[in-house]
Amino acid sequence: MVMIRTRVFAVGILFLIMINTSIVVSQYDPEGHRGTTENIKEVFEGRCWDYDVTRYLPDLPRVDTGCETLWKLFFKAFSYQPPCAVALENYQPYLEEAAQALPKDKVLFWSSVFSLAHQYGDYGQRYVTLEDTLVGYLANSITWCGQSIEPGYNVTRCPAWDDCPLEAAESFWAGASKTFAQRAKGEVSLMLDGSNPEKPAYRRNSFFGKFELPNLTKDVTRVSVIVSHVLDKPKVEVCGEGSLLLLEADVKERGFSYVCKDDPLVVLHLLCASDPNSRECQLVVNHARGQLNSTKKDTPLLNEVPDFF
Ligand code: NFD
Repeated sequence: MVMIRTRVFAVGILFLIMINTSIVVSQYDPEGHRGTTENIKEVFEGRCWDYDVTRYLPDLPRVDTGCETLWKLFFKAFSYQPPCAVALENYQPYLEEAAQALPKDKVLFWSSVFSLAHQYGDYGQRYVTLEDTLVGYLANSITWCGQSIEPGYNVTRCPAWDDCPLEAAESFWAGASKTFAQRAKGEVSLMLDGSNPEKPAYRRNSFFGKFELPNLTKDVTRVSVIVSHVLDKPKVEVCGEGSLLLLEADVKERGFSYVCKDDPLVVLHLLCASDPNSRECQLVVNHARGQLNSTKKDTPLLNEVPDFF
């Protein structure tokens, strides 16, 4: 009896492993084309509830709508449709329903520096990115695409953005970038990568170049650019050179003032926090150890009266 039970149990476990493996295999595509994120509805709605209760308080306003309504609008935009023919306009009802007013002087755009830009923005406290807003937060880092048959979305394989001009997720980010830019006010910031020899820091065909810069309104006064550089690597482009000159011209042509800084101190400190042993950060380390030669008099000790009094 015990043997039979053990066998049934073992077969059951094997069966479960097989089901599990088949689910994993069905989500995996050897070319790296992932299918729609597993449990996308639950992930989306869970993020939505969490955002409403715990995120970006008090930096961004709450949205007066339901998470189920947002999911339905988002899902309707691409489901039961071919993955390569989703117009930007399909997402418009979702983009309007999830829209938030953006704080003046705090919008941050970025190209090729996702991680650094979000550290710099300090998740909405210093600056607000598209991914900090509800619109972007719910969709960030998930994959989705539709199909005409049930369940209306493809769990095995979604096309790459380059495979077709109106890919479901690409159209979403295009529409989201456009509406994000339209809502920006005051001084806006843009963080770019000046260290990539293969990609200019500013590209007219990037999302920033195609959907954000052209959709800034007259409520925007200035575009403040930060060019960041990978520590200890050659600086391929700096402010006032190469594609930054093209950017300056494009910004000024639209009537905004323009300012550009290479690795301002806040950004340098963030880079050094991630890579303190880099040569460029040793200056800070030496300073902290009091090993820097300084022509200035030593800082007076606490409670010591400096001799200039
Ligand atoms: P980027 P950007 N295939 O770093 N945004 O200026 C796939 F699969 O070059 C946010 O173009 O800078 N993914 C997001 C791609 C997406 C491909 C788009 C591609 N061929 C736009 N090309 C977002 N949160 O995901 C690009 N990507 C993806 C707005 C890839 O994930 C933001 O407000 C890459 O990290 C920001 O100001 C991301 O798109 C500006 O547009 C951005 O490409 C960044 O677009």
